[in-house]
Amino acid sequence: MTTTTHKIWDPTWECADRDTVRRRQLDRLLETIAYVYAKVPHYRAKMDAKGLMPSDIRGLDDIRLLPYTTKLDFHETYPFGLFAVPPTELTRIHSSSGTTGKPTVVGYTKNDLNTWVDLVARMVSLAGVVESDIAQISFGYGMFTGGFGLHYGLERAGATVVPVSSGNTDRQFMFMEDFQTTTFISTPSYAAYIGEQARLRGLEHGKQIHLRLGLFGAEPWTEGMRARIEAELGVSATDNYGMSELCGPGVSGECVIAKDGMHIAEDLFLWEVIDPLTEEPVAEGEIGELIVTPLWKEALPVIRYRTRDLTAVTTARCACGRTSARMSRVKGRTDDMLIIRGVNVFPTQIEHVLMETEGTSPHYLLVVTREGALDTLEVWVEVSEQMFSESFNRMTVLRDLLTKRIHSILGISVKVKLVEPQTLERSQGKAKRVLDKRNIE
Ligand code: DLL
Repeated sequence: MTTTTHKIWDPTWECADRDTVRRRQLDRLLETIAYVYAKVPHYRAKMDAKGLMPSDIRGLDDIRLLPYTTKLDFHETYPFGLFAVPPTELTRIHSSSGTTGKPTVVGYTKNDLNTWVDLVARMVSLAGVVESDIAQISFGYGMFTGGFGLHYGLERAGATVVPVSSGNTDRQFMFMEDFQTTTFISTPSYAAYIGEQARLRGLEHGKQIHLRLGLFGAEPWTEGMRARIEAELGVSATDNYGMSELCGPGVSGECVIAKDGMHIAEDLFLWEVIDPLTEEPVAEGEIGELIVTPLWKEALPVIRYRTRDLTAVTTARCACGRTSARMSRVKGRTDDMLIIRGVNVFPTQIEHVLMETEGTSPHYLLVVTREGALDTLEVWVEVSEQMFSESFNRMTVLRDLLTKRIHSILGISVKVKLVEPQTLERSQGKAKRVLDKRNIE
C-alpha cells in the first residue's frame, strides 16, 4: 500500500470543500479495499461470500455493500487473523482490555506508527498545545493505547512530555508543581478527582498549579462535567476520541477555539452513522452508531468497524474555519446502555442532570438491582462538602429535586441516594459508572 501523505496541520484537507474531501476519500477507499482483498483472507472470504469484488466499489456510498467488522471478528481471528502483514513486520502491538476472555489485539507497522503519531500531534495541536507546553500524561502506559499514543503525538507537536502514567496522586501533584505542568492529559473522571484533590489540599492556581489546558478522552462525559473540571483545575478542557481497533487516540478531537464537536481526521478515516437496529444510515446531525473505515493502515486495515459508540456527525463549517466533519460527544456505547423497565438509559443522561444541579459532586455510581420482576435504578451521588454541612432539610430538597429532574428526562422513577463526600471509589483510568447487580445476585 502506498504511504499516504499527512501533516499535523493540513489545510488542504481540513479546510477543503466537501466535494473535494469526498473525492479524495474515494481514491483512498478504493486503494484500501484492493489492499484488504489481496492481503487479508478473512475479508476476502467475507467479500467472496457476498459475491463482491473490489471493482464493485465505485463510489463512497458503495461502501454499504461491504460487510461490517465487529469485535467478534477480532475474537474469532485472535490474535493476528485480521492482520495484512506477518507479526514479524509489526513495530508495536497494543491491545484493548476485554471484560471477558482474550483481549482485542492491534498492531502497527513503522509507517502506521508514523501516521498515528502525526494524527495525535494534529489532535493535540487542535486542543491548543504548543511547543512551550509541559504536558503531563496520566493515562496508563502499557497495552492501553492512551499513554503511548498521547506520548509520541505530544512529543511530535513539540511539547515537553512528562510520562507519569496513571495513579499515584501525590506524585502527580509533586511533578505538576515542580515542573510547572501546563497541560494535563487523562480520563475526565480522573481529572475530576485531581480537581477535587487540588481543592482539598488547598493548592492554588498560579502557586502550585500552573495548568492551562486539559485534554480528556477515552470515556463518555458531559458538558456539565467539563464546566466542573475547568473551574476546579483552571484549564480549558477539550474532548478527544479514539479506539484501539482504529489506532487508539487521534480519530477525532475538539478544537480549543470552538469546542463544538470533535473534528474527524477525514483524510485518514471514512465515517458513517447508522441506526444500530435497522443498520440504515441516519440523517446528518442525528444520533446513531458510528462506523469507521481507516484509509491508511498497513498492518490492520479494518473495514466498516462497528464502534458501538452513539454520536451525531455534522459537516457544517466550524467556527475555527475547518470544514472537517465533527462528531458530537459520545452519548454512550450501545452495549453499555441500561434497559430499566423497558426504558433505555445511558449514564451520561444522568450525569447531565447531576452536573446541572448545585450541591452535587462529579462522583456518582448507578446501581441496578432487581426486586421481584422489577428493575430498580439507584443513583448514588456524593454531595459537595458544602452541601454536606447543610441541614438535613436541604439534603432532602436536593434529593427530591434530582429525583424529579431525572424522571423528567428518563420518564422513569429512580431512587436517588445522596452519599458523603469521598465515599465512592475513584478511578484512575476509565470510570466504572454502573454496578449491575441483576446478574450477580
Ligand atoms: O480509549 C483510546 C483513547 C485513549 C481515546 C485516550 C482517547 C484518549 P479503547 O480502550 O479501545 O481506546 O476504548 C475505546 O472508549 O469505543 C468509546 O466507547 C470510548 N471512548 C474513547 N474516547 C471517548 C470519548 C481508547 N472522547 C472506547 N468520549 C470507544 C466517549 C470515548 N467515549
